[in-house]
Amino acid sequence: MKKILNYINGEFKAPTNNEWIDNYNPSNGEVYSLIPNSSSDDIEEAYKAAAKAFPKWSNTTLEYRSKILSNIANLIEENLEEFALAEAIDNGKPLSLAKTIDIPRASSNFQFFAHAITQFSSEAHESVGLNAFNFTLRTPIGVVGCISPWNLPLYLFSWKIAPALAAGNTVVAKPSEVTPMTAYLLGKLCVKAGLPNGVLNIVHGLGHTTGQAIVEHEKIKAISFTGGTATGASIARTAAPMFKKLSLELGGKNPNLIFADCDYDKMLNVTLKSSFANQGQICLCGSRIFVERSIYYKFKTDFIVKTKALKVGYPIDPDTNIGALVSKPHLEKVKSYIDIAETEGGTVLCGGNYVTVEGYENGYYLEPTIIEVKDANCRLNQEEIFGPVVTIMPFDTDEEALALANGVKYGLSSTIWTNNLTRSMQLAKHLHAGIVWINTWLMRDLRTPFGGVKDSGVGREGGVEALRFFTEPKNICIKY
Ligand code: TXE
Repeated sequence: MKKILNYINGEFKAPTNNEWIDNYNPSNGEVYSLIPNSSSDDIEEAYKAAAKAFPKWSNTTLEYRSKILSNIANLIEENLEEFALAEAIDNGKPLSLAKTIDIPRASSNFQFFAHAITQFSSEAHESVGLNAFNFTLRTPIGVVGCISPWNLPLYLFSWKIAPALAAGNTVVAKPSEVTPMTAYLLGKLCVKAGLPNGVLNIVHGLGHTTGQAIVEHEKIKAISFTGGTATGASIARTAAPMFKKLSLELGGKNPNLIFADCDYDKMLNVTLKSSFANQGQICLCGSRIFVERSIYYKFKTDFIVKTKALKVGYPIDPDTNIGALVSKPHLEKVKSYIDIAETEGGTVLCGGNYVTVEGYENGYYLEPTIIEVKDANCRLNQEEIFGPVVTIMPFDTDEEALALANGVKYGLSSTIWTNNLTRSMQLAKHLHAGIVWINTWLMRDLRTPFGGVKDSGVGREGGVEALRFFTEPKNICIKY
């Protein structure tokens, strides 16, 4: 059985306790590799390697750092096929998606921050009339921790690591234990790219042990985390008394507001994606769909037809639209929400069942599911399901649409479909969300801030925000 190894101080190693965790292939339900069940000893070793590498790495020229990150980006691109296949097998997502979105974006993350760091600048403030001058010195924090989830494995792992390294930090990183493979492969590329030993350390293992050891480590001064809201809260509880810098990108229950005056065909096609892309396992998916009543029936009818036409299948098949969900426990969690639809006052309009894919009968497949709800406060409409399940509901006025959109504890992203500029701007301003898309979805410019409000997290990453997060600003005041 293939063993994934930790990448510590430039070397690939078994965990010190020699304990291993099964890694499942979601498309057939079989264990296909083993990953280290790392303990705090491995985290300590990774920390020591990172701490040793920090003085030199943080003093390298920006050109040097930029070149190494660019090398990593280029190597990911050169190995696109291998990485995309590994991601599809590990996660269950369609290979076509891994090839066109996940892996190219992982490469772009490194390429973007390779350039961004060369343009990063800080402020200067003249204290007029006082003969004093201030400038802000931004220095790297030291050893930082990056913890990422399973839904967009390399995409989100690199989204954290690239700015952390670009800013001059050294890193102890943990990918999700559910999807460790591409992070492991990334370690190999880092060696080829010439990343000095100890600058990036990738330790595999469970959240409550390996992940917790990173968060608890008193000398790891900043944590960038993406994952579930409950985990984020637990990390915040551990980190707060140690005054760590925290960036928490958590769950979402994003509204998709559809008005009668929208470009209907474009809206319908994009809504299909925002509902079911990556099996609905994207924190930005529009899982609550609200439609202006005058087009509600038409939308409902057309949306059901399009959803039924999506092919659930083996992730590697080129015509698969919806692959396998990431794990058996997650599949069961998502299905349990569908099962409570009736008691919650919902009606399953289409989907709702497990799918048996020929040749892969033990895989974790589920039909894309639309549930019509009457009460916006029902659990289906309030809790993050994080699967190929959306709720739909009509509304009558802009005020009602806004209240429905904001009526959840989350506030990550929102989508508005309308050709009325005034309406879109008024809604955009008042929506509880870190990101508002108008007449589009998941269009990401890497320079823009990314993150949420309310239970969707604290802090922003992306562009200059990420470089700010991964540096400490120091005011230097000179009197002359
Ligand atoms: O995520 P976890 P889970 C949501 C989604 C999903 C739910 C739970 O609703 O159903 O969260 O998913 C590590 N200290 N999202 O349980 O546990 C863990 O090992 C330090 C939304 O799979 O949050 C993994 O590397 N680390 C989300 C990472 O945290 C800990 C994407 C995320 O796992 C830890 C994924 C601890 N105590 C799930 N416990 C999004 N925002 O995109 C776990 N981890």
